[in-house]
Amino acid sequence: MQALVVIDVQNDFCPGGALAVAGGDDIVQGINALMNEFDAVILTQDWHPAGHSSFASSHAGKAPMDLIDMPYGPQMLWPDHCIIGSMGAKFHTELHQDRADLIIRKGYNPAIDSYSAFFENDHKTPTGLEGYLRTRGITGVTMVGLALDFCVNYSAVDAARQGFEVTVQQDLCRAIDMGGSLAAAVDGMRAAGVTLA
Ligand code: VGL
Ligand code: ZN
Repeated sequence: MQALVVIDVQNDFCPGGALAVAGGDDIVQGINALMNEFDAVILTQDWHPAGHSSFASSHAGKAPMDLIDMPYGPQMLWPDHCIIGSMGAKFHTELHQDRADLIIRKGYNPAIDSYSAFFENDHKTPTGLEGYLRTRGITGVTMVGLALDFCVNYSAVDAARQGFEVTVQQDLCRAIDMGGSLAAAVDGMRAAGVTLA
């Protein structure tokens, strides 16, 4: 059984959004078409309470893209984005969200960010997605979405480490690509055994 996992195709990651990824909206129709080829379709949704600890605005004197030390390790700070209930947190209007078997939200813990669809950024606290996939008999996952170098990357590496067969379809992803983050992500995914298609 094969699942398509669509990462964070939300307004705030598309042009005009708070943390816009260049070309983020170009991938929506291709993702919709790909949904037909899978046994299961799962969407993830970045879902932060106002004042989240990953927002630069929550830390005096800090700016977006600054790095800070959190109890769970280094954390990049971001503009306020994907605030629970906001327009920016909603899926792109053309994404076929009705096709989703499961929508998994992440980043709702105010003290910990969650790039990965599987674990919060402490790499310990599970979201529950692994159990969902296993109990549905899913052994392979294909990942697409935003952003390739952050949430897609972390999700793909965690999936591979947990023994799933993982493909990232790069033409249906877009990257933030800041300070070499894309090249590092590609190397990390390859090293983890992820297939980059
Ligand atoms: C993401 C930064 C902060 C992502 C989410 O979806 O890649 N990046 N929150
Ligand atoms: Zn976020």
